[in-house]
Amino acid sequence: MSLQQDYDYLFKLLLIGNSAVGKSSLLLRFSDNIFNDCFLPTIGVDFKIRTFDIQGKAVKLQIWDTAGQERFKTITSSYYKGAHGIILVYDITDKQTFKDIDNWLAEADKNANENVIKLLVGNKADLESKRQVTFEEGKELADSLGIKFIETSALNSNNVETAFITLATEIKSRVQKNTETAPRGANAQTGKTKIKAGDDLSNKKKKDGCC
Ligand SMILES: Nc1nc2c(ncn2[C@@H]2O[C@H](COP(=O)(O)OP(=O)(O)O)[C@@H](O)[C@H]2O)c(=O)[nH]1
Ligand SMILES: [Mg+2]
Repeated sequence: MSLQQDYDYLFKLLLIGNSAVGKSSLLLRFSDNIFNDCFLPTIGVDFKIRTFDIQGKAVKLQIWDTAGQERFKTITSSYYKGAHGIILVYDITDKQTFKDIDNWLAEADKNANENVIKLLVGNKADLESKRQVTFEEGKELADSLGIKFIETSALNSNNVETAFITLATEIKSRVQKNTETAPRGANAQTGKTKIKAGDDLSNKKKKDGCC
C-alpha cells in the first residue's frame, strides 16, 4: 500500500449564502465544468474534489456544498469545522441575498476557525439587465471586511475558476508564511504541508455527483 500523497496542499473550502444564489452551480461548473439550469435544492453531494497546479504545487481542493439546509437555516456548526476557506455567495440580481451576507458572515465568524480566509462572490453576472447590486457595492463590502471580491457566472463560466483559484492561492500563501515562520522541524516530517484542519478529510465518504 502506498502512502504517497498525490498533492502538496489539501484545503477544505465551503460555499455559503442564501438558497438559489448559485452555490451548487458554481461548484458543478468548477468541478465538472457543467451547468444545469434547474434549481438543485437537494443536490446529493457532500463535497467535490479538484486538484490543480498553483505555482508548481499540486493543490487539492475539497469543496463542500450544502444540500439545501440553508433554506431552513439548519446548517450545523460541524459544516464549518476544519475549513480553510469560505466562499460567501450572493446573487447580483437579488438585493436581499446581498443584504443577507451579513448574517452569513456572522454564522461564519461564530462557527469557523478565526484564521479562515473568506472570499465574497457576486454570482449570476451574466444577468446584467436584472442587476440589483452594483459591482461597487460588492467591492465596498469586501473592502470593508478586508477580503477579496469577484463577480462570477456559473452559467457562462466567467470568473468561476478565478474565484476558486484566487481563494486557494491566498490560503496557500498564508500556509506557506506560517510554515516559514514555524519553528525548525515543525513541519519537516514529509516535506508535504501538514494542516491540522485538513487531517481528517480522508475519512469522509465521497458521495456520487449530482442530480
Ligand atoms: N443566469 C444564471 N443562473 C444561474 C447562475 N448560477 C445559478 N443559476 C441558476 O440559479 C438557480 C439556483 O442555482 P443553485 O446552484 O441550485 O443555487 P444554490 O441553492 O445556491 O445551490 C438555478 O436555476 C440555476 O440554474 C448563473 O451564474 N447565471
Ligand atoms: Mg444548492
